[in-house]
Amino acid sequence: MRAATVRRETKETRIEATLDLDGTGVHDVQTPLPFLTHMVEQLSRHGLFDLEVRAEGDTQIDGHHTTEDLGFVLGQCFHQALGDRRGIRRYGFAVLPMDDARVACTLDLGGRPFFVWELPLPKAKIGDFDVELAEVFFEAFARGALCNLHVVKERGDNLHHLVEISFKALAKALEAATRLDPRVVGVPSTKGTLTE
Ligand SMILES: [Mn+2]
Repeated sequence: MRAATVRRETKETRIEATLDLDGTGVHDVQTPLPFLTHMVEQLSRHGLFDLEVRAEGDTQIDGHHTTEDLGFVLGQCFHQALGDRRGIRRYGFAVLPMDDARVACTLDLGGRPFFVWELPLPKAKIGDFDVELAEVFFEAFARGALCNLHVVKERGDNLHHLVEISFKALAKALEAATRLDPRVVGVPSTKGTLTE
């Protein structure tokens, strides 16, 4: 079964997440940041991953630690659930629109963390959520998942749309890259490994 549970506890946050790569998008996400919850639900719904999240953190300071640590833990869930990454398509991408906004997410589950964020966002808030935390989440996710992740804005102005479509594009890129392909024999690398 391609699933994983990751628990992480520090003086700043306490997070537990369970991921099933071969789910149907069933989720139960609880975080202290409603917009973050809304975004993580998108990952499940549009990636068709089953996901349970319990996150607590020092949001009396701000949402930074909770957002970063949840991104990292979810990335670790993917890393663990993929095991040695045998038989997966490895690459995934999605270019998705949401009204005015259009964002491209390209992804390599090749085991080498790298992060490119070409989605400039102003210092502003969506509800109580600091918009700049979107980048923090994606960076931490790439680190946890040991993946190469590029997020590039193509157009758009509405901040809610830009951030939300970024999460949906990540979901779709992950959905593509994590699929098992019967024609992929072994680990999809001429090097023979994706985890060393
Ligand atoms: Mn929304």
